[in-house]
Amino acid sequence: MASVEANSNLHVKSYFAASVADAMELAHSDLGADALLLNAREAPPEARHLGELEVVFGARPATALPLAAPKAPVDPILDLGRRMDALCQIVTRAIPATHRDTLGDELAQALCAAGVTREVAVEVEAAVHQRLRGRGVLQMGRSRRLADGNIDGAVSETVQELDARFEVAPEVGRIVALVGPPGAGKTSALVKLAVSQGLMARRPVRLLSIDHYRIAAADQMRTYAAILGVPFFLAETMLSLAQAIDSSPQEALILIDTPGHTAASINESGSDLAAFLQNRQDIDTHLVLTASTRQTDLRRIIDMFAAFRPSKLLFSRLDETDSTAAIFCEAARTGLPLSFLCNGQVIPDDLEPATKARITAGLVRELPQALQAVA
Ligand SMILES: Nc1nc2c(ncn2[C@@H]2O[C@H](COP(=O)(O)OP(=O)(O)O)[C@@H](O)[C@H]2O)c(=O)[nH]1
Ligand SMILES: [Mg+2]
Repeated sequence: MASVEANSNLHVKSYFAASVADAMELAHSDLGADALLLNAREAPPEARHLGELEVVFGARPATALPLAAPKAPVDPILDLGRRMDALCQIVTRAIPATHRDTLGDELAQALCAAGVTREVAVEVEAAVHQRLRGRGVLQMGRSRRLADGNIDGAVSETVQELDARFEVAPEVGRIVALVGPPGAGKTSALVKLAVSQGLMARRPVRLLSIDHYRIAAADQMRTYAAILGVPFFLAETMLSLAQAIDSSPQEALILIDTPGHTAASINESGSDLAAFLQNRQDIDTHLVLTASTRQTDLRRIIDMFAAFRPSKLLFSRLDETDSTAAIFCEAARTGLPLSFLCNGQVIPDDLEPATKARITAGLVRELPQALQAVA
């Protein structure tokens, strides 16, 4: 069904149809192949009986005068590409989600069910749609929107999109400080790093600590150092910490343990260390967090430790949760790369270099079933 408006240069004509593709077919046979899609929206209630969508096309009248100067020939492929882009944008903007001929909301819903925040899930879904359209997998106007054989392709595009949103850097600098809340797993991770990045790489190791408030903490580190057979120094001031760093051999891996801080303590007892780390660009500071913490709490803790200028995030307790969504969301939000992942209490075994696959695998586990629903 169509309605017509006209002006001297352009026929503007509305087509009412069930899908954009149906409207395009009508417009092309009626106005010619040059008909240009100008707008698309939900049909107004009084015209809904004509079709769910109102799609507006424009075309030059056949009698229109030729332009004074002949136009340069248009590359038909490029032209088609441009039109498709414009069309995608118009359709995405103008048509309510329930009417979009795309994957629907299933992809975003599956990511949300895996723990990804709604905001990020919707962004990822939109980006995956673009990728699939680029590959010609999603075709607008078809009732069968995602062919069975393309579900794997859709999952792999989703993985690529998720992977592109965060970084991993499974490495340590020459001088490493681990900071974080109490009980996050700092001391355990530090000892695991001493073994995997130091001793196993035949590199001398120095263990330093400024956790002098609690006798038990110093004793714990002293015991680990004795077991590993590496020198240990407990610094009581930032000055003595700086001296211990500067007097260590150049080739040594220096690992600094720090006291845990809470919102209540961070601005008082944490301020010296924060100032120290801000001034020492040569210290690679990893913020240690537990994987089982809720995403909103992780966000608050990460923001709280901003003054320590962490360059990486290190997560412990991956063995206690099967969700990596909070890790993904915070790594994506902050742009801080993930360094290492601890997955148990066993020292030194339960430490692995962070990989993108480890983080994204859990997020897309349910995706194939979810996408079956739109195939
Ligand atoms: N299940 C599990 N426990 C861990 C992990 N990392 C550390 N822990 C335990 O968490 C507790 C606190 O660890 P600790 O390294 O002392 O934390 P810190 O206070 O941040 O130094 C200890 O009982 C550790 O054995 C991990 O990856 N998984
Ligand atoms: Mg500790």
